[in-house]
Amino acid sequence: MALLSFERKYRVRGGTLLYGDTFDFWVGPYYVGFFGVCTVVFAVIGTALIIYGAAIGPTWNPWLISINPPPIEYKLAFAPMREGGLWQWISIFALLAFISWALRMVEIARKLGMTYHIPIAFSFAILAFATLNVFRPIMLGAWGHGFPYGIWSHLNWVWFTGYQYGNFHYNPLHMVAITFFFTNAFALALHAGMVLSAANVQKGETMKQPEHEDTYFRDTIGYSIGTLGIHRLGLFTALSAGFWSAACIIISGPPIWSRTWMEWWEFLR
Ligand code: UQ2
Repeated sequence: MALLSFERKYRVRGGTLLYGDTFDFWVGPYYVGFFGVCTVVFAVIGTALIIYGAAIGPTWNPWLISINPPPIEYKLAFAPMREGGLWQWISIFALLAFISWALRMVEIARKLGMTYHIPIAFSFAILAFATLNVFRPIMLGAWGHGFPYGIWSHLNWVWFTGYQYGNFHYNPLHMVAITFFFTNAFALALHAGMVLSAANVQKGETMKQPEHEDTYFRDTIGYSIGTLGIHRLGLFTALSAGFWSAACIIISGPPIWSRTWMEWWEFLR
């Protein structure tokens, strides 16, 4: 089937989670659906609040604009708009937009008769965000523990939070997360190199098949994980990186660990 005509075959009705056919439509190449409408509405409101926050000042320098969470003194209460209330509403609309996007992914997967691996994968990213700005602030008793929305300011937050625990690289679950990030990068490099070397052949030559790919790795390291296997490994390492990142920041602070992460290793003495 020609590349541009096969899309029609898969552009099917149904698979919606809510309201039947009412929102079952596309805009150009994009499926919208009920959750597409929700995503647009929440994202527009959230973005407008960010622009409003930037307009309050003190700067229009894009590197320095920052929407800050409330001071710790507000605990878990709603704060006035100019003292972190904007941050709270922007966080709420961001989460609603992310969740709507995930549900739109679910509808598209259902339309195509696919499993839910893609929205599940995306939900790990949502979980990581919610861990930093919802779950951990609740555990610590103040929204002020969330990170600010700004290019410079969020880096500053990471710096500050890291040094609160001495040296964050000594956090054992941070080590696990980093190991997964590196393994994921390594596996993707192996896979991308493999796909390019097999598929990107000289003019007139035919593409190499998975048998060649298996043989390459059997000849070099005596083992091939297989064409399905490499994607399972990629999903596993990517989701694990996100999961352990969330875990390593959740254990940083009461009720789990409030001292430096160097001290955690004292049991080795
Ligand atoms: C593979 C395979 C692929 C691949 C890659 C491998 C034919 C096209 C990259 C090799 C991967 C291995 C041996 C796993 C390495 C393990 C870790 C933890 C990085 O066998 O099958 O399909 O792309």
